[in-house]
Amino acid sequence: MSLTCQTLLQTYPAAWKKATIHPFLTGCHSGTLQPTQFNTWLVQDFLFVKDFTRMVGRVLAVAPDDHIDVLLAGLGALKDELLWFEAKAAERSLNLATPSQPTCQRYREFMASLAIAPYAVQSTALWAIEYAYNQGWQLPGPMPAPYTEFADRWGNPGFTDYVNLLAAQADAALASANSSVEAQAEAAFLRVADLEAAFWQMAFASGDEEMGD
Ligand code: HMH
Repeated sequence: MSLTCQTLLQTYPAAWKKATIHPFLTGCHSGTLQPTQFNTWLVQDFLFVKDFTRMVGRVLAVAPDDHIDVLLAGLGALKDELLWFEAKAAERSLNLATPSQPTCQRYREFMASLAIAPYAVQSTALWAIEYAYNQGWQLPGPMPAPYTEFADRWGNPGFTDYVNLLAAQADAALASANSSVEAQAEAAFLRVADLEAAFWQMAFASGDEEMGD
């Protein structure tokens, strides 16, 4: 029986929980998150999404014909998303020309490293990255202002459909993968889970220096 996205979630529930449930997100839900923490996330996630867009472009480049349509739709949504990040940053007077923090940089380097991975590995990582936000932003329950639109961006039904299509495409690629490629896909899934948890923690911890002493 071949590896599937569902099997990965069932095999590593603890790692996936850490990726999708974090005090950052529950703090958005309860209104206790500090603006510094949210603004750090916003700026760093813009840097992330710019490189993520490049990653999706590389996945498209090696995708089979019948997977192109879904990936093109994803790239279309990312075009809108990058403009939206710029608008949100401008509303908050944030400087998007900020350097990557080390955790964001590690995630960006991981995405770049996938360029030489087999398509089954790249498509599994792509699904995991999108599913992490699809779940993460929805699990706490309805988000109050100003976080509602952020939760909706990754929690809306259209995005959920897109994530399900990405899972189906990754499963299709994994169906013909040998055990070495399966092992690489599994490692990529776990790496995404770790990096997601670290990314939330990076933003959550960012208020600490101002609150210290
Ligand atoms: C860190 N993971 C991170 N940022 C995002 N915008 C996404 C995933 C989108 O799925």
